[in-house]
This record gives sequence, C-alpha cells and structure tokens, in this order.
Amino acid sequence: MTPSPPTLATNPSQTLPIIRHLDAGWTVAAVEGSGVPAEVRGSIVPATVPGAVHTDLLAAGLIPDPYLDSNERLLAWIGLADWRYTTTFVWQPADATNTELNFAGLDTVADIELNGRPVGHTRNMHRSYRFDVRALLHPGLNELSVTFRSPIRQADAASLELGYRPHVNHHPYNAIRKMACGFGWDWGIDTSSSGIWRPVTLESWSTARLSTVRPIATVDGTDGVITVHVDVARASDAPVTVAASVAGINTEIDLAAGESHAELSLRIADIELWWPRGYGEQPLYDLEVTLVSGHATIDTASRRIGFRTVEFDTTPDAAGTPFTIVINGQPVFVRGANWIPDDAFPHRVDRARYLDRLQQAEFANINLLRIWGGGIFESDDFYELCDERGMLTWQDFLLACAAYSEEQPMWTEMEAEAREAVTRLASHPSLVVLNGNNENIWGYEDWNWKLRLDGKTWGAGYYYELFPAIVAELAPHIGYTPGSPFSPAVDGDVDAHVPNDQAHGTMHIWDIWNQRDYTNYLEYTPRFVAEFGWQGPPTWSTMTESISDAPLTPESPGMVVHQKAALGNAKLTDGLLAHFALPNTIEDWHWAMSLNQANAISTAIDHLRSLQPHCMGSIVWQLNDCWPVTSWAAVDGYGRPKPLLYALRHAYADRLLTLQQRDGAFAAVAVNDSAETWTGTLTVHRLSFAGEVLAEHTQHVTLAPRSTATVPLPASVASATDAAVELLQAELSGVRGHRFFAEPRDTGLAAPELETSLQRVPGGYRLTVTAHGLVRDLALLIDQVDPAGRVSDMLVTLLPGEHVDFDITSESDLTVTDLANPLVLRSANQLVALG
Ligand code: BMA
Repeated sequence: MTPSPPTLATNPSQTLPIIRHLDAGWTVAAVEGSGVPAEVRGSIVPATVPGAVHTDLLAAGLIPDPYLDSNERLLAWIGLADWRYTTTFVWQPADATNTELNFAGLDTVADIELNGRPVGHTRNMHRSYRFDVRALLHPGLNELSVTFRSPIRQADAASLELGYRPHVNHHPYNAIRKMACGFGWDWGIDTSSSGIWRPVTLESWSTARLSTVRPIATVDGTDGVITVHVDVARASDAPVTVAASVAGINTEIDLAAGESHAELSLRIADIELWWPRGYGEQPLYDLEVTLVSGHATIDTASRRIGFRTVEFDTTPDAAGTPFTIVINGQPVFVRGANWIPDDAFPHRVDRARYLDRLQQAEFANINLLRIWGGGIFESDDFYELCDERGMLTWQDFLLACAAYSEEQPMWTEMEAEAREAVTRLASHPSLVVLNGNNENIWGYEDWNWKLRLDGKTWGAGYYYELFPAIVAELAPHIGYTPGSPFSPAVDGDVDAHVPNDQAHGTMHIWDIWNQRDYTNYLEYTPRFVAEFGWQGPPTWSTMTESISDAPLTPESPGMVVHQKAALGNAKLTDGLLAHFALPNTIEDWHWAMSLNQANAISTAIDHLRSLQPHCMGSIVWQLNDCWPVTSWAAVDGYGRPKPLLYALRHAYADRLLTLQQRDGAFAAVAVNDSAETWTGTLTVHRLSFAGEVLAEHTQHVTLAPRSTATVPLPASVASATDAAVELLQAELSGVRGHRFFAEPRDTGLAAPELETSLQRVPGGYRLTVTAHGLVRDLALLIDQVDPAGRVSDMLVTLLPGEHVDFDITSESDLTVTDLANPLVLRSANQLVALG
C-alpha cells in the first residue's frame, strides 16, 4: 500500500515562517542486507514519522513484538540492514525566499535526497539538521528520501577508523553518535534500530527567522535578570528588530544589515523564586520573543522560565570534599533516581507517559532525576513537566562507560551536539547539573583502560575543557561536574585521590550487588552517591505478558533474554541467601527477589539519609526501564510499580525514623527533611514477635527543619534477649521505623495470619487487612489480579492486632477472595515459613 501524498498549501500573505510537518505518507523498505527475510525484502512498508524501523515493521505485521520472549535475537538482522524512508508531498512556490528542511532527529547515519538529488549526510542522532532545499524543490510532487546505513556496520567501521577504545557491552557504541543503550545494555534490549526519531518539517520564510533563543535567568537581590541571547538567520540585509517581553517588561534591539546576534536584558523587580519540590512553589514566567521587519512580526518564540540560583558546595572540610547542591542558598539533600530512556524506541514516549513516570517519581518522594549519559538529551516535554513540578534534573552529556576519541570527526560532533543541547535546555529552571560523562573517568583510572588505550585519547578533553567551556559560555547559571562519579583533585593535583573516593565528591557504589551483600552499604560513609542499585524482576504481570516460557523459571529461554546483567541470576541468588532461602517456585522466586531488591535499597537509603549533612545525596539506580526486563528499576518496562517504588516512598519520606548502629549499639535516627519543625515524644520499644513490650525508651525530641537527630538507646532496648523473635520499633508522631535483630530466614516469623475485608469505594476498593500475628513487609501485588490496578501502599509491617487499609484503584470486578490469595497478598513471613 502506498499512501497518497498530502497536498501542502502555502500562504504567500503570511509573514511568519510557514512550518509544515512532513509526517505523512512515509514508507520504509530494506535496501541492503543479506539477512533480510524474504517477506520483508522487496516490501514497501507504511512508516510512522517520528518512528523507527522496528515499530514500522511491527505495525505492518512483518515482525513479532521485539519485547516478547526471545524475539530480540530473531530480529538481530534489522540492525545489519540499510533502510530507506520515502515520502512525497506537493509543493508550490510561494513568496518565501527561503525553504529549509529541518530534521529534529535522525537515527543515525543517513543520506538525505530530495527529488533524487543529495541534500546532506548525517552521522549524529543527538543533533538536529537543517538544509536549504529551495533550489531542489519543484512545483507539484516532490519526493524526499532518507537512507539509513546499518548502525552496527557503521559503528564497526568507525571503530576501525578511529581506533579501538574500551567500552562495555558488545558493540562499539563509543565510535558513533547514537544512543549508547540502543545497542543493548545490562538492562537494555539491543535493537540497533534506525529511523526518523524526531519530527521533520519544511519551513519557508523570508527576510529573517529566529534561529536560537537562549534565555539566561539569574537572581540579583530581589530582582530577576534575564539575558536573552538570540541568533537570527537572515535571507536579506533588511534591518530587523528583536523584541522580548516578560512579566510586562519589554525591550528590543535593532539589528542592522549583517548583524545576526542580539542580547536583550530585562530586569524584573521582586520576583518569586523557583524552588525544588518540597522547598516551595514553582512560579514560571512567560518569555515572548518576536522578530519584527518593518511593521510585520516575522517570527516568534516563547519559553517558560524560572528564577533560581545553583551552586555546588565543594569546599573541603575535615572529612574530605562535600558535593552539596545548593538552590537559592538552601542546601538540598538529593533524594534522587537515575533516569534512562523510557522506551527502547524513544519516539513512543509522549507527554502523557512522561507525566505518568514523573507522578510515580513524586509518589516515591523523589526530588531529582539524573538523565544518564547512555541515553538521550531528554525532550522538551520532559523538561517542561519537571519545571512545572519542581523536579530537579541533572543531565549527563552523552558519553557512558567507555573511552571516546578526541580527534576529528568526533570532536566536532561532540561540540555541535553539546552546544545544541545546552542552548535548548538552558531555559529550564529544573536543570541544575550538567555532567561530563558516566563512569568514564573511573573507567580510565580503575578498569585497565590505560593499558588498552595504549596512549590514545579517551575523552579528557571533553570533560575538562570542551564541556565546561560550553556550559560557561551558554549556561553559566547551571552547575557543571566533569563526571559521575567525580572526586575533585586537591589543589589541582589530579593524582591526589582516586576516582570514586567516598570522602571526596560524588561516588557510585557498585561492589554491593556485584560482589557483596547489601548490608555492606552500611560500611560506606560517602558524601554523595550518584548511583547504587539492586536488581529485581519486573512485576508479575509484566513478566508473564512478555515471557511465555513453559515452565517459567529464572533460567528458562525467554527469562535469560530478559536478564542482561553479567551473571545476573547468580548475583540475585547470592544476594538473597543471607536473608531468605532460595524458593523453588517461580511465584515465590519472583516475590523473594522483588522484596530483596526493596530491602536492599531501603537499607542503603536509610543509612545515607542518617548520615546527612555529611552525605547530601542519594541517587538510586534506576527509576524506570525501557522494556520488560529484570533490572535495577523501581518502575518496570510496562510502567508498573515494583515493590521497590514503595520502598523508595518510605525511605525518601520527608520524615524518616530509622534504627542504625552507632558505636556498636542501635540508635534511633530521626531525619526531618521538611520545612517544619518535628517535635514529639520518641518511643522505642523492644518487642517480642507476639507484640509484648520487653523494654522501652522514651525521649522528647525536637528537630529543626532539615535536620537530623540521633538518639542512643539504652542496652535494655538495644540488645535482644532472643534475636530470632524480637524487633525494635521506633515511633515519633505517627512515623515508624522497624529493625529486626536477625535476618528473616533466621527468625521465627510464622505463616501470616490475616483477616481481610473489602469495601467498594469510588474508583476502586479498600482492602483492610488485620494481622493476628506479626507480619513483616505485607504487600498487595495488585497487578496479579488487575494488571492496570494500583495500590496505595506496600511493605507494611504490622504487630499482632494491627491493621492496614490498602486503597486500590481498579476498574475490574475484584473479590476479597481474589485479593486475599496468598500469591497476591504477600509478606516476608511466607518466604520464611517456606524454608
Ligand atoms: C552503572 C550505570 C549503568 C549500568 C548500571 C548497572 O554502570 O552507569 O551503566 O546499567 O551501572 O550495572
């Protein structure tokens, strides 16, 4: 089927640029690739723009869903083929003197032709490309084609041209400017896809147009100062005027013939500051920029800006070098999560999906998302939503876990993409950190890269020279750090301490999970942790919707395709055994690994928060997934919350009460990360599993806003008589913290005795669960009975006689029998009673 071409009318009387979306009528066909199967070879397939070849072939019924079973392997031929996208459109010459084709994103190595004549060649997914095509267009029907070269072959060829450099995973993603995780990652499907991943437009204009608009909003006393940097593309020497307005303040600058840059300055008195969520409001100001020729407005642009200051406090102290993000003079403890592309085919992530994911982050009390460097510079939709909601953002430059050539053509590509991204993102008040790379400095120093590089460049010029210079020039109001992790050098001596030094700057903790049990998080006393994580499977419904193995086991064929981490299953098992016995059914395995993931991360976060202000950041790896997979994520690849999301919600709550070892005994640590004072009587009970109070300590405590209090406990409370059947419970104005004296498998947790009652409420149900014995980490795995269902809480510990209400959002008909099913209503007790 060849769709009929759309007719594009032009309007000569219009003086604004005429922007036409070339999103219709596209087809795609394989043009080269010996592995292309017969049913695809020769087929002309309707294509979606923006899109990707995989999703086009899927929509045409020519391939199965790459996310299911072992289909990833079956579809490996796609990345080895060349693909041509073609469309036609009707065009008539208008008064406009200039007509340009604007590609917002091409993935990746592409040749563009218009009416059979070359327009351009592109090699960078992270840039946009604009071509003057006026001379190539003709009245009537025009044909546009974009031919993508196999990204695998292109990356391989480039790796030979540039010279081998170390990288993780199986393809040399560091030789080509394509989203690194698109070639597969330790949580990512290898699609090696191609496509027109962002919109294509045909833009006609005369005289001049706005080419970049970059507002820099700063704070001067109680005033806001905005400097708007505007670049104008010109078709003629006619004088033009650039005008800017915000909050009723206007200014303008005339540009004479030959001038193409304007810098407009506006001062607004008594501005309201933009604050991160949890610290205040997010007032945004509308900035309008217009380009005027004579009396006509010939172009406009708008941005929503906010006023905030950002500093990193890295002043050395007695313990080393902190890394504290300070917003408007207020130090912020970062309760963060790392963010990866939310779909392996990123064009599928629309604004509604970003919003859904951000709401889940907010549910988990997260205040910062770090956009990791193996993915993309996130979209305007993402950043606009973060601005509106006070979600701080940290954007990595797109270099991850690899060494990178600093020679041409790489240097020019890096510079071009960095300049474009920083220019685009500079207006967003949520963006507070720009970061040179993910783990490359660490890798260079500690992963034997120096030997393998044998003197070749590895990226230092980007992290220490190019990127900081670009940030200083284009976005001086955003902080810059050369890497994550990054331990700053003492007095410029780069050898003064090793990278990933917990006493200095940011660190990643990965020996826990890869080699050691999660209780070892407690050995660390870091200043800021930008990555740490623990794996768990996706939710049950996501796992079983995407994998149809029979029998389904952790190592059945589909399951191993959906476990990408090196020795992932062995690490899951090793990491479980200190806490629970390894179950023998897939249902119990799934619950045990999900719970262990949640417990590992709670252990880390409770500890890190109890160390503040020595430690001022915790960015968990990772919030989201890009397809259904066993991974470190809190939200799975189909958008469903894993138990970990609830653990984050508890551990990242404004007010946290936790029991930690201090000087060889348990102490209660209260963390008040709210703007209000927290005061009351702290009660700590040593309890038997039967609920008897064996010892008690009470103390009045007052915590100032953003402060921590440590209350040592007397030995009568802090030490158990029988560790197997006792626990500590701390309580302060309704906030609780629990600590068991022994690992679950070494305790006498009995099979859960639960009583349930169900009530219909608007939008769903309320399930009330009453415990007749101690129940640890009670969880309602709602997705097992309603894959679209959501529940208000999980991982609740109840003493005998206590109850909890689970509020369920669901449109399904559910019964109390469905919900009380022991495969749905889960607890740690079930895993102990097992073995
Ligand atoms: C770090 C991240 C990712 C990776 C994660 C889990 O290295 O930066 O590259 O997915 O660990 O291994």
